[in-house]
Amino acid sequence: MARYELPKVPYDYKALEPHIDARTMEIHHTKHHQAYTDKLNAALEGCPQEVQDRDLLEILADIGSVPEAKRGAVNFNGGGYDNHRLFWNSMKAGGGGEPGGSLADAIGSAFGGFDKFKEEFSSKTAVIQGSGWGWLVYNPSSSKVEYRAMPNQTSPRTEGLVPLLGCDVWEHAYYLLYQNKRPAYIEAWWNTINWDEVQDRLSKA
Ligand code: MN3
Repeated sequence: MARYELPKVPYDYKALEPHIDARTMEIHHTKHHQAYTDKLNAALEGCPQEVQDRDLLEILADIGSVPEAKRGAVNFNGGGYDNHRLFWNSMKAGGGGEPGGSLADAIGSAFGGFDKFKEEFSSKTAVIQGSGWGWLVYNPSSSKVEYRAMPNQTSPRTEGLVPLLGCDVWEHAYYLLYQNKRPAYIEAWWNTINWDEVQDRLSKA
């Protein structure tokens, strides 16, 4: 029983060019995101019914409730499923610039301004060892936004955090166009951000 289907990308694969190329988008979505989706379904099939009946976001926020034999697979593939869904929707053609409203205020108070936030996010994400994601998250316990580097596909939700904006720094996200130049990819990625979507996530957090 396949519960989850590959989420759609809400624009053409070429929409983010020249920052992210169409071929990378196509492979990333149809191969990598599809694989996380398929493997999430397979992992959930091996879980008790009460786990299968929960929404994925609830499962990630309570990953300890997944039986140990399946926990790693659900963490990895469930995180991969959700992270990429967030990723596609936080980019758009003609994106970039700076946020406004309560998101700008939250970033300002947490990081000392948008430029400082961008610099910290970029520099910390550039040096994530191996594969992972850099995240702007909302922390409900402090009511503030924070930066988090997360390994592999582990979702910030597993730490009780609300993911607002994530940058995928697995090599599959940038290698065709940028090869080993991860910082150049991150710099270009800022030009794709859909800040209205990120603001919407904060407003709902
Ligand atoms: Mn990826």
